[in-house]
Amino acid sequence: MTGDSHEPEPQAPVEAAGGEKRARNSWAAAGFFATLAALAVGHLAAALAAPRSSPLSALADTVIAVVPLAVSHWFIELVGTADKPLLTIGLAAGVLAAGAGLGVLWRTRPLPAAIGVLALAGVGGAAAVTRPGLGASAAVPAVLAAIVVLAALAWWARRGHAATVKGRRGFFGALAGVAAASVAASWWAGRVGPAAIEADREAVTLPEPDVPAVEPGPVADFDVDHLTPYRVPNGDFYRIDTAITVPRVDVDTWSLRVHGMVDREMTYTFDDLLGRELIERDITLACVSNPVGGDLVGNARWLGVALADLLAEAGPDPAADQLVSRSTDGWTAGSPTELVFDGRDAMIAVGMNGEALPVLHGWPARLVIPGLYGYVSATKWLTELELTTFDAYDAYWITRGWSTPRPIKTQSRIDTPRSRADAGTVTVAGVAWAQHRGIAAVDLRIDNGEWQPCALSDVATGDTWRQWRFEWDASSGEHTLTVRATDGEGNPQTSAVQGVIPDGATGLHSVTVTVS
Ligand SMILES: Nc1nc2c(c(=O)[nH]1)N[C@H]1C(S)=C(S)[C@@H](COP(=O)(O)O)O[C@H]1N2
Ligand SMILES: [Mo]
Repeated sequence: MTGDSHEPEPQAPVEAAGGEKRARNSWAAAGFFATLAALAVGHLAAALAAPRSSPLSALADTVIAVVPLAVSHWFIELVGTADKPLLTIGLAAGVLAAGAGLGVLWRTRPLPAAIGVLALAGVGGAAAVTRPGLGASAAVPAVLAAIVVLAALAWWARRGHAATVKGRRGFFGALAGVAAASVAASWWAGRVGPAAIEADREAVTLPEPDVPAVEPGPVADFDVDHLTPYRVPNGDFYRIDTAITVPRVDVDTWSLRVHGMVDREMTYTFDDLLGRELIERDITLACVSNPVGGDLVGNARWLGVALADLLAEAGPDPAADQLVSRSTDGWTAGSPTELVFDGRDAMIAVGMNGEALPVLHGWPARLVIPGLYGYVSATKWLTELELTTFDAYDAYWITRGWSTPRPIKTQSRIDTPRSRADAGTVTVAGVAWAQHRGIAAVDLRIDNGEWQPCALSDVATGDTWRQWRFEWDASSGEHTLTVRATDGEGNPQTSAVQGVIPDGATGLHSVTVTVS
């Protein structure tokens, strides 16, 4: 220490003070653009090999895995299913801001700044390496990202910062160009590169079902505008999972392993599944985090292998009361073995509404168990079935505060009208569900009137939702409509209001309609 730093600084001339600020800004810009290029290059490197190892994606996946339920629930209440894009954008903004700060630091203290860059990349690399299903090579994109930032800032420190305004802008433009080209190339890699699986999926010809679904009857669908269809098309089907980057499973190397408390471990390939007896079933999936009146529920026609038959081949220990299903990205669900073997149509699905499972819905295989919420039954990108006990293992959402499996709550929803209607006869319609128990009745109440019975659509089993409709003689003014279902066991839906945590929301769905 010379002590010089304690000397008062000479008064800086006004222009120099402005120049100082400009210089700092340009170093911040260099850090920002270097980091932008680095994130994009890392993303591209991941897209070419293992898309989930993109530093940004892995970081977002890690945040999702570690954030307490209260926080994620608050965020999802606030922004709904924009949660994942917003989390990713927020993290990107944070990393870019850190990059800008490191650029400023580099100007006066290059060594700590370089260490800061390595630390930042280290966080991204560590996030990728520790993601279930990824190994040490998942650090490569983060390493490349670090190299991009270090090289860019080193060049900037030597030559760039002293360049003309035009030269500096050219440098920033080049980095932005690298970023844009990398993002475009990542997109291309996702379509035609090694991680492109859509072609595999489209090449699959699903066999005809050995046991076709029982048709619900002539009126599975009422002809009412804005009423959700009995079978929701794949493109409209709700999607819920923890994956920022959807797992891309190579069907040629994919396998399903049955292990744990069994007499013999079994392994099945995708062709093994297609070669077995295939059943087809209409089953409604519901998310436990669906609020009253919400749309995190859908019905589809699934094609697949009977789960109980397949598990029986492994010889399960009767003491194994929990079936843990694990996806290729490490997510797990724990289902009661008792329900799997009680005769219901629990299945390993390979088809959804007449096509191979869409990538977003679990390609190449997923679990579907009627009567259980998705988080304890509907594992997508399925790769393991482990027989164990509830004492021995807590699945993904159980460790984060959701309840161990309980039956789905009886629910009903008004789809139309939602806010306005013309005076006269108005068709009020919606769907109701109580999977595996079925829906026996639906009633509608206008304002504070009597409960009035609704007409019900045809269903084949209690495993699906059921449409309902009511012809309402609507008079001008504001009216409140409330719906209530009764399940197949004769129990009316409760009006007691409960939030989604820990085992599903209850309460009656109401809408206020202005009639004119
Ligand atoms: N691998 C994996 N499978 C998963 C999940 C997940 O996060 N990861 N989420 C589950 C939840 S909470 C629900 S509600 C259903 C939703 O299935 P869908 O996206 O096909 O509608 O998938 C289940 N399967
Ligand atoms: Mo869910």
